[in-house]
Amino acid sequence: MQQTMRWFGPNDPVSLEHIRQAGCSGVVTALHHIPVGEVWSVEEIRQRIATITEAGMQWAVVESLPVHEDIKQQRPGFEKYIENYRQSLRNLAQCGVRVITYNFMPVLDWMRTDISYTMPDGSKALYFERAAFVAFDLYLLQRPGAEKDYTAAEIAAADARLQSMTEEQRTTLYHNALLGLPGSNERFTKEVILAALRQYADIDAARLKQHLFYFLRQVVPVAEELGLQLAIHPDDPPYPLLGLPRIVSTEQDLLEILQAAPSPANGLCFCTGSLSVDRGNDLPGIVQRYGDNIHFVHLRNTRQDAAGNFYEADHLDGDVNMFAVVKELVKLMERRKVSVPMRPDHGHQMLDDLQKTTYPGYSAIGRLRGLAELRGLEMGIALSPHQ
Ligand code: DNO
Repeated sequence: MQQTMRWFGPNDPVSLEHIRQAGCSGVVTALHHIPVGEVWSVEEIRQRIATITEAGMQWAVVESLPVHEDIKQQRPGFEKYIENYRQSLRNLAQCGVRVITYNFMPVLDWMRTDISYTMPDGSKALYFERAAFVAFDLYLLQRPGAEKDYTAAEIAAADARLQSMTEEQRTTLYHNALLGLPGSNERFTKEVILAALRQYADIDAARLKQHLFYFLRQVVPVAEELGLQLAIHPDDPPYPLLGLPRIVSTEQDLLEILQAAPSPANGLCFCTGSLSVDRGNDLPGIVQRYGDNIHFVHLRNTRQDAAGNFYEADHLDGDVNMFAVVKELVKLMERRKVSVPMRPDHGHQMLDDLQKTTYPGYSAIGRLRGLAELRGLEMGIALSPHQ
């Protein structure tokens, strides 16, 4: 796999030099400063390419070219944002950037309740605690009608969890849950979230899927003609949150997405961390069945308990059988004769990074550890005569 790391741009405390020293030839980045929905101009794209090339690497993958909320909701005038999206694709193609990641999660992106969960070895991980999340929804966000989404037992657990928290812990939970989008330091406010949730009152999963399929039919032919590879990122975690539908969570969802606009350009970002939280997802099987359309790989592990709490485990530890996954990826690359870009998704905050402020999940050393382990695993598998 082509080794890459995510870089949030010139404001990222992790430098391009560090990413290169970690062993990467490619960088995964986005023009985070351009507001969602606006066209990425050739000039802006070229400037970013120049910065990355100067550091001795290549802009391997866009993550993300975000989809405007109006497209997800099909609000009046949304076609203009689809045209802008197509224009950004044309501009990226003109500059030679070929793999484009995006997601179709309404309003939110990933969700965690704790961004510095202490592991037994003292490093810090991202954590999703179900009772804390329910407590956030019911009592901190105070989403109207939220109680209908939970069982009596879940509500009781959330009550108890809230009571166990100090005022300060409640504020931290509130901030973590409203953390906003990766690459941004802005948090959503309660009012903004509640207003956004209201806009989804009439949009259920079936309707949101139709909106996604419509979007795909508008952009995939353009991407195909330009020789681009689109890669949709799964929902993280892979189930509805705050009453919002989520439609990129299961193998069946992936299949329907690929069938909605069949094309080599209509592809997947295979994110093991996100998909693994739905235990029904057979990760090596997904690679076997949909490998032709996997254009980008996020390798991350999770460990989940019976109550649905999960933390991000070390890359080779946790519920994902990383050996089995990488073995399938090696086979698929041999078959397709390509090197698919991969990044170690997230990493624990550890060593000197414990003193630093980085984007949650994106400190340097934990990712470097993950990348090194994954690189070794891949090489061991690829060179083994018994695979
Ligand atoms: C989290 C990331 C996601 C991902 C987007 C892609 O760390 O994996 O936020 O970038 O969902 O659009």
